[in-house]
Amino acid sequence: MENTLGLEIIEVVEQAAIASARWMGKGEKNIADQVAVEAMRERMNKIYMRGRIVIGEGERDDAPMLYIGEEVGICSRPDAKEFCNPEELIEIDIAVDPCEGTNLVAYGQPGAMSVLAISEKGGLFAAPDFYMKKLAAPPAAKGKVDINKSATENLKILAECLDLAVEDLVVVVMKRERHNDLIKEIREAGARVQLISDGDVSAALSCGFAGTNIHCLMGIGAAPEGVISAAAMRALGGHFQGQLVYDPEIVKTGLIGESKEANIERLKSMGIEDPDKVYDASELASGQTVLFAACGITSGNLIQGVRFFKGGARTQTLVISNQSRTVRFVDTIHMFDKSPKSLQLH
Ligand code: VTB
Repeated sequence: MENTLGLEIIEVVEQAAIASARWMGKGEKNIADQVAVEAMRERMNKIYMRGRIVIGEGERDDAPMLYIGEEVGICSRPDAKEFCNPEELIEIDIAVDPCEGTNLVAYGQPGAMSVLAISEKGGLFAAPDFYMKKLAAPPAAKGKVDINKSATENLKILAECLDLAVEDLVVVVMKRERHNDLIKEIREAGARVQLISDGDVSAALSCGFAGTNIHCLMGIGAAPEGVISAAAMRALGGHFQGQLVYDPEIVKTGLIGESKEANIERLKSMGIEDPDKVYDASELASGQTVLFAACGITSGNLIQGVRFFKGGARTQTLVISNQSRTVRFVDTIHMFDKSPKSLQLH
């Protein structure tokens, strides 16, 4: 899968990132997202594969493109028989977030990325559009920290695993009211909190790499992006655990229905009998093959954002494969045919 799709998926996230980056700093988060979706879908549909979106822009009714269940790739076309050989057909599941951190792009803030994860059919958990309590940590702490333990306990374990003092640890937490107690606890334990406004996929990824000065991600973000983070951490060998959050009272965003009970029913109808189950990375991204790609839209701790120049743009993409056990940072210069002025907003 990696050999066939490796380069293609790099281009998919690059195209989405470039499209979105044109809207950086314009205060238009919906457009920054929409252009990324369009560019990602267009490039994806040129790949010789039969892909199915398992995590995407939402249910079919609310999302016209890259909706959950949409089939993508040349071999999904109705006339596919003419040019796709069923014997060599790659059937894959895809999780996408063409613009992770739409606000970050709109307000020119760091850490926005275009991301996707792929696996063979059935290899990625089709997370409901709920929230997820997340814990991400470096490979050295894999299986040692535990989402069921308190933040204080986890910080002690993490410090031991990394041979650092708790005082040296930097924990990323999204700035939300729901995290007030967590932030207080982390600071009381002696560690440092790096607050971010959005973009916890980038934060989870940063935990996987030494030298980012980010040692842990704690808190509640969106569930679908949790699966994408898990895929990256699975391929990388880092720690990731997630637990669905289905109680509207906990998040108070008004985005996950009206009652806890109704949400539990919804989960049941999706085949999730134990709504409190803690999933680890190998359950959220259980496929034999897991490939992950992220292209920076705005620069973050780990990867640089899109930089435009006269006649082109430069991008940086991170590609992680559990198959070849590689992490690649791909630096690409894109040469545009059109004059620089046509690069401006359209
Ligand atoms: C976003 C986003 C994150 O979670 O905030 C979201 O920035 C959900 O949280 O990167 P809110 O509804 O409280 O904003 C993520 O999308 C991903 O987990």
